[in-house]
Amino acid sequence: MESTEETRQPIEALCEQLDAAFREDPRGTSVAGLLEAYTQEHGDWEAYRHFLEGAYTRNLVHRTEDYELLLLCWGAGQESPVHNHMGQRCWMAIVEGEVEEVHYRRQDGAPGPLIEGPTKRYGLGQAAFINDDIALHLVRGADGRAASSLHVYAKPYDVCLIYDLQTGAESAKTLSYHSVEGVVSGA
Ligand code: CSS
Ligand code: FE2
Repeated sequence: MESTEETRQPIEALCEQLDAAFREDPRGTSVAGLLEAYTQEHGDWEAYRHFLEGAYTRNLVHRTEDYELLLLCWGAGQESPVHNHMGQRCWMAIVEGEVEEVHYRRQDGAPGPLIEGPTKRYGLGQAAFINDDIALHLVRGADGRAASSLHVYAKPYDVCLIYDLQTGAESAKTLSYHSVEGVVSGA
C-alpha cells in the first residue's frame, strides 16, 4: 500500500497510524481510539466491501508482522462459529449496520455444552475488544441484518479454534481471505 501524500486515502492513513501504534506499543493501547476515529469520519472502507451468499467474508486491507486489518462483511443471517483468538488481541469497529457478539465459555474440567454469557451490541463507529481471557464468542449482524466491521488482529493468525455449542468439542478452522487489498481471490 504505497501512495503519495496527495493521493493517500483515509484508510491508508489509518494503516500508517496502526503501523506506528504497534511499533510503539505491541499491546496496541491506542488502537480502539484510532479505529473509532476512522469509522466515525470515513467511508473509503467500501473499496474492500464484498458480500457472499452463504458465509461472511474476510477481506484483507493490510497485514504486517505485528497486526492485520480486515473488513468483515456479515450478510443477513450470517454468523461466525463460536471461536477463540489464538492468544492474540482482537479489535472490531462497526462501519455499516449494527453487530452483535455472544460470549461463551467452556465448562470447567468436564466436557459439555458451552456456557452462554452476555450478548453485546455495537453500532456505527463503536469499537469492541476481545481476547481469550475475556471469552470465546460468535459474531453476526444484529437482528439478522447485514453489517460490516473492521477488525484488527495482533498478531495475525491463519488458524483458530472453533467450538461445538452442544458438546464443547474444539476443532481447528483455517481462516482465509475472500479478497486481498480489494481484489477478490481467484478472480
Ligand atoms: N475472528 C473471526 C471474526 S469475529 S472477531 C474471523 O476473523 O473470521
Ligand atoms: Fe472473533
